Amino acid sequence: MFPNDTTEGVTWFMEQHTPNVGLALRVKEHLYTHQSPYQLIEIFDTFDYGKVLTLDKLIMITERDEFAYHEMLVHVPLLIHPNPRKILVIGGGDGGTLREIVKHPTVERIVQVEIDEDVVNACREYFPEVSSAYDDPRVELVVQDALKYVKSVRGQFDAVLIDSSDPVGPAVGLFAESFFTDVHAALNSDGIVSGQTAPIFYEPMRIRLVLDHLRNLFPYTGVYTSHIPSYPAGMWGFTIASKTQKIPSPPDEVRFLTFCEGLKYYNISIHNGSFGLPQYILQAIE
Ligand code: SPD
Repeated sequence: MFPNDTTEGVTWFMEQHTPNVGLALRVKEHLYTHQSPYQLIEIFDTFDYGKVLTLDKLIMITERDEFAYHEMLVHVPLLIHPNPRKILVIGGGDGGTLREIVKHPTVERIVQVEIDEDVVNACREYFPEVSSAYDDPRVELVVQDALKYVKSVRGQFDAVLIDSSDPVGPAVGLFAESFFTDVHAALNSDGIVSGQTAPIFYEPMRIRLVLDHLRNLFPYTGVYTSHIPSYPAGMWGFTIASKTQKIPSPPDEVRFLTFCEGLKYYNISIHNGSFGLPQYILQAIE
């Protein structure tokens, strides 16, 4: 019944987490395969996690648990910022981050910079509920390398949300200190940045590395987590930094109440509790 099973007609997608550990999802149907100029894009329909998007064989989203990733990437920083109006999204081609941002009543303009238009097109076709916000009039999609884009903007954004893929292939530069220097410059004087960073169990030192980049640039920084069962070890680490707001800060509860119906992961207790970290991570980042 597992990936080494030879039963005819039984297919598994397996993501390797370490040389000796992986996650296997039993596949109903392999829906889509395309080698873009940047990466191998695949979409599977699976028995327990619904449709799954993978890039270069790594899981980006599953229909079953993508909410736990996107709600936490977006609502934690935007409810700490006092008045987020202009937002820059780095990556995020599936559109899940946009879907959460457009719920915020203060937001006037969202620029999304995605290097791979083929990911956007595939997700608009196969994940219509995740990618629904591409039609929102506040959204502008820029198909470009985000490393170049962030060099070209100065003091324009209230929040930058980094929804990259893993640090292999086109996303490698999005974990470098020079990129965060440009992100800092792209933010206005009370700007905030949050980004998906690493599985805290397997890669505490990657969390440390990105946090150190942020500590060199921002007065307030932190790490928070979300439980995402299809990601390695099920617990994902996000890094966050602000020019003016203490991290952690409690969320704006009035704004939260304007869109909280329909959320599946984020709430006030989760916001505050997500900054509580296990000892092994505290020791890695101190
Ligand atoms: N290995 C999981 C890391 C994926 C982070 N990005 C996911 C993109 C979802 N919008």
